[in-house]
Parts: sequence; C-alpha cells; structure tokens
Amino acid sequence: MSHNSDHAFRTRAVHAGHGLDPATGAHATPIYATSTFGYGSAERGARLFAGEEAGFFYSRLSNPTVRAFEEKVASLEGLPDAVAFASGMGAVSALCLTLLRPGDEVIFVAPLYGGTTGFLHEVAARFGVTVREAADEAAVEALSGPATRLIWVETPTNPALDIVDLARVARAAQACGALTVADNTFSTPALTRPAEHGIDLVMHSATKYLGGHGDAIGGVVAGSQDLLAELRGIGLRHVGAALGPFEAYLFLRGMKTLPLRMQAHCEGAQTLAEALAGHPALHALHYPGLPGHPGHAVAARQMSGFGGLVSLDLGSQGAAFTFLNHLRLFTQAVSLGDVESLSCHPGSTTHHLLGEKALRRQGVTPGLVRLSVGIEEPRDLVRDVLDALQHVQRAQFQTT
Ligand code: 4LM
Repeated sequence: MSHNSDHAFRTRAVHAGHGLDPATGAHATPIYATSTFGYGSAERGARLFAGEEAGFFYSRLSNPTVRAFEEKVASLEGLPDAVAFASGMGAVSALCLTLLRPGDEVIFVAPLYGGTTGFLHEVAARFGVTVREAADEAAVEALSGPATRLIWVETPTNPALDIVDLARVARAAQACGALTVADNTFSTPALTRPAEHGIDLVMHSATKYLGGHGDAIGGVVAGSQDLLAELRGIGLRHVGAALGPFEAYLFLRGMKTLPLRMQAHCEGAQTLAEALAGHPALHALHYPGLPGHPGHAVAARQMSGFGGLVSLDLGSQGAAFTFLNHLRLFTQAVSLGDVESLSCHPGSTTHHLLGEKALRRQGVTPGLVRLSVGIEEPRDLVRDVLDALQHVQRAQFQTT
C-alpha cells in the first residue's frame, strides 16, 4: 500500500490501495482480468489453499484490482480491512449469512433501503432469525437484549434522511454484546466514519458515491481483521457474490475524487434545501443541514457535511408525480450519488415492496420525493426544482 495512515483523508483518497504495479511499473492500477492464477507447484497450491501462504489463486476469493479497492475503502473508513462484493445487496446478504444463526435477533432503525429491509424480513427471517424494527435510538435500547446479535443502521436513512446517533447505538450494542453495522452509503467516509463512533462493521453500496459516476454496481464491508476473516471465509467464499476487477477499477478511479465530489454534493444540496425552505407547495422538507431538521445537532456532531440528498413531501402521490414529470435536470431514476442529479418516488420504486402500512410507519409517505443532488451548478438545480414546483401549484389551482 503506497500510503501512510498519518496522511490526511484527501491524500489517502488519492493514494491508498495504489502502488506501482510490481510486474510492469504501471502507475494506474491494472485491471487484472483473470479468473485464476497459476501457483507454480502443487506444494504452493496446497499452501495457498490452507492459508499458510498469502497470494492470489482464484478471483472469487481475491484479485489484485479488487484488493486495491478494498485497501482504499479500509484506509478511508479508518478500519483494518475491507471485503468487496458484487453489489450492495451482495454485501448485505453476505454479512447476514455470515453472522446470523437461528434464534438470533436483528434490530434495525427504520427506514432502511427497501432491499435491505426485504432481505431481513424475507430471507433472514426464513432461517429462524427474529427481525425487529426500531423507530429510533430509544427503541433500540428498549428492544435489545441477550438474543440481539446485530443492530443495523443507516445514517442519514434512505429515503427519510433521519439521523441516527451512532455512538448511542454503539453503546446499546455493547451493553447486550451485539455487533453494529452502519450502512454508510449516504454519508461516505468523506462525511462520517462510523468506526470513530464505536460501530463495528461499515458497509456501502459502492454503486453510489464511492463510484460516483453511475457506471458500476458493487458493495463493500470494512471492519476488524477477525470479523472480516469470517466474512471472507463464509460470505465471500461460500455465498460467492464477488466483485469483478473492471468494477473495482472504476471504484478506485472514482474514489480518488470522493472528497471533492462530496463537497460539491453537500454545497448543492444545502443551497437547494435553503432555497426551498418554507415553499408553499411543500408539506415537508427533509435535509439534515437545515437547523430545523430534528437530527441537525447530532448530524453536526457526527458528520463533516450534511450530504447530497434532499427529500420533499408534496402531500400526495399525484403532486409528487407532477413534480417529477416536470424536472428537467434531475433524471427520473433510482440510485443516487452520481455526478448527475437524479430523482425518484421511493414509495413506488425503491421501497414499494414494503407495503402501505410499513411505508407510512417509516415516514415514506405517498408524497415523498427523493432528490440526489449532483455536482452541477446549484443555481441551475434550484431553478429546475422551483419551475417543477410551479407546475404542481398550477395543477392544484386548476383542481380547486
Ligand atoms: C436506491 N439503493 O436507493 P446495490 N444500501 C443502501 C442503498 O441505498 C442501496 C443498497 C444498499 C438504491 C438502489 C436502487 C443505503 C441501494 C443496495 O444496489 O445492491 O448496489 O445496493 O435507489
């Protein structure tokens, strides 16, 4: 690894995981497009498989390009190691299948990304795991007990943008001997490093801000050597959702500019949220950078910027659809964290499998729209959103 942990975050974003290629001196990390690696002798093959010698032997288990990505993520999260997966959901499923046993309980602070909630309820629950939904940190404290194995949080949450106090959740987990997982996709290590607040495992959908350019699907988990050895041995080796080297290359390339992109995302989202505050077409406006956001004080403490997502409640699904259909700079698409602005209606897309009751309980209202603010000029984005809101107001005026 060509970096030193004393280096600042921006320096590590550029250098961690990269070194001159030992075979050729290539400066950019090569894409090692190979499924297998010759080990030279039967004795060495046996040593590699027994774990007695470190080295590459099969790309489902490890690959030099993928390893460079893992090293960069571990360095940026300030954790000893990381393991990459083929998607964020690959990381979620590998973590659960590695760490959970029948009889264990998982507590999650709602809402989470709909796919994660779906995995917990539809897959983990099938294997005798009890899944408990907590509305906030106090509910986590009340629900946790000796059977609690995992406490799972996102902060800010997808798509409500609630802020979860990581240190408080970590204390609740320590009190009952559970492990904590923070899905850090929305914050990225540029804004929040959950391990600094006592969280054990930090995961990402790398598809989003880590890659940043909307051109690759991947996931990653960072944590201690011991936990990651178990995750590599079971969740990667036996479950098998391994990241490909080409995607790893795109993530390595994207992450060099992560701190710069996150600054621009935060600036754009803050400008947009401030321009929308008090707008008469909005029933609610969620952005942790606004002083009136209920999680603002905790966010100011545990984040170094308030993120690139803004959620708006337009009061009804009809108004939300009218708004979305009149945006021009925000592409209507799921996913987030790209340099381009994106917009979606979570209730009918990313979270629709939750069902109406759970959606309402978790704050995913019919009028909720999620905006992923890209790195375009904030002034242009504000104008685009204000124009679309005018269409909503006009449509409402015509029906009253
Ligand atoms: C979306 N999200 O919200 P893969 N964790 C979080 C996420 O937002 C996602 C995943 C994990 C969206 C995708 C359609 C906080 C995904 C899952 O999509 O499997 O890389 O990540 O729009």
